Amino acid sequence: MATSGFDLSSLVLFFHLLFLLPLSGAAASPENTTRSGQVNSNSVLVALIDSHYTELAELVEKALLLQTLEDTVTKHNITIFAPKNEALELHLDPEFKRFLLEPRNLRSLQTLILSHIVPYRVGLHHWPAKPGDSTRHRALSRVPVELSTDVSSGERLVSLAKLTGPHAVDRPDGVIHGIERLIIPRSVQQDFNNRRSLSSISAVKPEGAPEVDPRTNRLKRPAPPAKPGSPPALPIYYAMAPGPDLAPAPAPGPGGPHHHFDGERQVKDFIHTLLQYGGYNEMADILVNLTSLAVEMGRLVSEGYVLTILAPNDEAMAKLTTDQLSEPGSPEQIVYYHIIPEYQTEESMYNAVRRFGKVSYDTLRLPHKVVAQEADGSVKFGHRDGSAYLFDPDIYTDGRISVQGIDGVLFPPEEKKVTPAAQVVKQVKVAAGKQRRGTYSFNFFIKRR
Ligand SMILES: *[C@@H]1O[C@H](CO)[C@@H](O)[C@H](O)[C@H]1NC(C)=O
Ligand SMILES: *[C@@H]1O[C@H](CO)[C@@H](O)[C@H](O)[C@H]1NC(C)=O
Ligand SMILES: CC(=O)N[C@H]1CO[C@H](CO)[C@@H](O)[C@@H]1O
Repeated sequence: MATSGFDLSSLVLFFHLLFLLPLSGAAASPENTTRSGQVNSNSVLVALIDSHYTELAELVEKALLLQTLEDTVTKHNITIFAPKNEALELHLDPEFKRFLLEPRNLRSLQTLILSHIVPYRVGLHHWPAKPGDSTRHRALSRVPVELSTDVSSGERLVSLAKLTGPHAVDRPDGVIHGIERLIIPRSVQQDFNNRRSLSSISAVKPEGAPEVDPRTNRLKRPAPPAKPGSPPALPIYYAMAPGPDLAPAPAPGPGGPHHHFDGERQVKDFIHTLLQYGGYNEMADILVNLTSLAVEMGRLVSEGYVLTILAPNDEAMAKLTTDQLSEPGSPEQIVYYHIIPEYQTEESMYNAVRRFGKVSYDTLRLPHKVVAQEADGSVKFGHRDGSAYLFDPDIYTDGRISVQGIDGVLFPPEEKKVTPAAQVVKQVKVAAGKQRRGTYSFNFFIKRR
């Protein structure tokens, strides 16, 4: 049963790959001669994706700008002023970052990104020799980028950000210069401030803005009425039940008219599908019987959140030690690391890793992210020695909940080094992973580069 399931899914995947690429080419309008995927592997864009400026690369993807940039490099050289990862990971106001990632603020995100890209090659000779002087270059966002030299330190500046990695990447169609921090155009700063003051105005309206009870981490009052289908007011982390290590199981969340979806029914539906599918009974059992996570997920979906569940199959779950499952709260923690607060399908994840090499997704287990990359024509999650392949794609997808079957249990990388129990699992998985890889006969088929 297990083997025939495997053959079938790899066959499906094979046909998917075989037909997906040419079909999507044919589906595009004939005038579209510059197609995605035709970008030269020698391109500065490919280099950006493979560089250590991964946070910027991810933002470019989230801003839906890859196609635009691919078109741009067919016409001109470009210069990318790339903020180093720490600038985006650690030194950015989380509220501002959240603002940028909200779909309705896509324009602001695009303006921000395009303010880091100049449509020609900027070399070190473009910086004025004399400290205090500056030259301006129009970025793709039309916002000027100012090159100057700091009077006191003599360091080269890019609109007040220090140039830290001159010519970090040099390619025939462009160059990447590393900079110390993000360049935030005034218009984007204004959009952010406006949005903030709008929400503070709505806070004094009689119906009240959502307020978080610090004790339970839940909304004190139901969120104000919103259009059905609109995303919830708060990040999913506020809506989650407090962890089992914080408090006993919470009282049921506020029900009633603000619920947009019958999340409970959808969760029941996906668990039923998982059981019917076969090979995922352990995961279903954890969700339903061992923990109250199914109820919790139903509540989140009712409140308008979307979830992608990376469900380890029974073989993978069997490798967990009893210790790992019997620690209070540990099944919850394990499962939370397998839930992504986004709606992703096999196709959306595969496309992302194919273009970006590596993509990291937030999980409900804060602050840990799960990294995905392309491997063997599939999506591989996790790190070198604790990884899992997307094994059964799209077991359940209803627009709010997506369930993807994987062949390993994932752990945040730090944790593996600490818990000896997890190390056992790691070793078992390495062995299983090797065996598994050998069975893929079409590795050659879509090798990157
Ligand atoms: C980019 O610059 C290189 C070298 O300066 C030049 O040979 C090439 O034609 C330029 N590419 C485009 C698309 O303008
Ligand atoms: C939960 O436990 C009951 C009783 O042992 C069992 O019949 C049921 O199948 C379990 N549910 C799932 C989803 O595994
Ligand atoms: C680069 C290019 O020509 N893009 C076009 C591709 O097709 C869509 C829809 O037909 C157009 O909107 C794009 O401008």
